[in-house]
Amino acid sequence: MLCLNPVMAWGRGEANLTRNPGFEQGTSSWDAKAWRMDPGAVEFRQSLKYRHSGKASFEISNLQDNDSALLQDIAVHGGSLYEISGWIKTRDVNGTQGLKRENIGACLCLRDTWIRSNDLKGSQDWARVSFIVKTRPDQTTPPIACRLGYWGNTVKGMAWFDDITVEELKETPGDSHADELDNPIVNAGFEKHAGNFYEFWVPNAWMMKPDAVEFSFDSETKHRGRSSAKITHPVFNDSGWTQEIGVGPNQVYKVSGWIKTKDVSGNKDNRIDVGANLCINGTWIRSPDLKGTQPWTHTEFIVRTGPRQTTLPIACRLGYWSSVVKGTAWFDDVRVALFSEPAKEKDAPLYDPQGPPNKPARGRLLLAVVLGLVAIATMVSIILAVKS
Ligand SMILES: [Ca+2]
Repeated sequence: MLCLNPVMAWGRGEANLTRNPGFEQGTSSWDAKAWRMDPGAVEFRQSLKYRHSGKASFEISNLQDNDSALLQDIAVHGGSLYEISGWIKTRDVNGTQGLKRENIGACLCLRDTWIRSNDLKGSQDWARVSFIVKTRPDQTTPPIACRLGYWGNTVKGMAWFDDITVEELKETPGDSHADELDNPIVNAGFEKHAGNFYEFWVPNAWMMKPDAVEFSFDSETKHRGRSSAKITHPVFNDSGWTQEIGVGPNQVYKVSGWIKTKDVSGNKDNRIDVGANLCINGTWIRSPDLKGTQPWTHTEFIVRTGPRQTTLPIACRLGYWSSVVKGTAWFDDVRVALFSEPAKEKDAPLYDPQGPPNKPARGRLLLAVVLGLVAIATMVSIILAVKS
């Protein structure tokens, strides 16, 4: 399958690692795959009518809602940066029932991941799309795909692909962003929007109403790439962007990211004092926090998973339970990685949703209930004393 001389693939700089990048030799070096492969569902063919350059491009027609792709394994080396780019033209790309949540038409991507370029929908003339990826340390062949539709996001219509380029980069250029293949967080740099929200990040708040919290994209203030996730609290509130990721049981993970704040301050009645932070949603496990006005600051924490655990809800959070705050926070470049410093691993707090409740949470809840009952009893006795 891999006919490329590995020495060529390791050369840095100008070399395009894609074989048959302009489809001049039809599907040579490419594999055609589709969710529904039957002839009435998809057609793959070389197109001599439309091309971005050369004599040909490649045409995919989804005759019914489908997720189809042309795939090629690229020889790379691990822990390195690659830019994948190409040209796409579309005609009538849409889902029968409208595009689904992820809202993806025709794009370039890495198979089996959500790492992809921007997409083209409807009918659009040739447009260049690209994305940058950092390979895992042990990775040798990421499979790239020219794709029409996606998982849970089948589409109809036609797309043409041409001049597919995979090039190794020495560094991430300018304000571009590299998706890291060993980071289980999707859209970790908040670069991809879906409608009014970020793809894969779910916003939630204690008071989820427009005059109490604003979730927005910020293309002016960002740590890297084109945008960051911004949360503004006009009033005291507790909110966050959350993403649930897949994890293994009995592992220690490091969760890290970058936070910037402006005028973050807590209510004087708060029982604890927490500003902007990264946390495991639904627990007291969190990073050190930022208050007041701070520049982009790296923050991190470690967490141990339980014996039956498969998911971890990571949140970029402004405020906390018992710590409602005002102000603005920006979050960017969130990362989760296996943590391997045996001397410190024993310090990792356990997050086990199937196990007993997190102790501090229960302790504080009990304390709150007891204090509440004492306060009510005191008020009742005062009222009775005044009346008598
Ligand atoms: Ca970013």
